[in-house]
Amino acid sequence: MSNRTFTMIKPDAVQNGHIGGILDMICKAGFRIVAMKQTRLSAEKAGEFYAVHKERPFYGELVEFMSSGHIVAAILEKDNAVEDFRKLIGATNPANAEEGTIRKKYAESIGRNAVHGSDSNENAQIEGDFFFSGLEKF
Ligand code: DAT
Ligand code: MG
Repeated sequence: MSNRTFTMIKPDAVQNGHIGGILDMICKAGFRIVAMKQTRLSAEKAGEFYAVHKERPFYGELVEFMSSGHIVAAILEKDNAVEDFRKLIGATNPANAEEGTIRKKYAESIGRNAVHGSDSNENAQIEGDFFFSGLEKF
């Protein structure tokens, strides 16, 4: 499934009213929305989603933030989706994000950085499966 990636609009961006602006940038960049839902992660679920970062010093802060409000989860489709979407979102730290990227426009800080984007095809599959059943992913 190399033509798909997974994204979340994070609690900061949802809270600040940027769902529409971010989806507009995603669609204008040529991604098709395969599946999408607004939901809220418990601390336990957020911890599970970010388990790969368990040993990092920011893990507790990350889990607390990601469970602090609603998120929008989506599966996106486009040729070269994973790499192209990472380019569209920009650097993890918005101070380093390029002009024209989602994080440059909407991120508040390295922790509150507006959007998630999968970093590999394998993780895109795993992360999409975390939120969506087979019937929701056509
Ligand atoms: P990315 O979201 O760009 O893939 P990542 O996978 O390295 O970045 O980290 C996951 C999230 O964890 C990131 O979006 C925000 C948070 N994070 C990363 N580094 C951080 C740091 N130094 N301080 C606070 N939060 C951090
Ligand atoms: Mg990452």
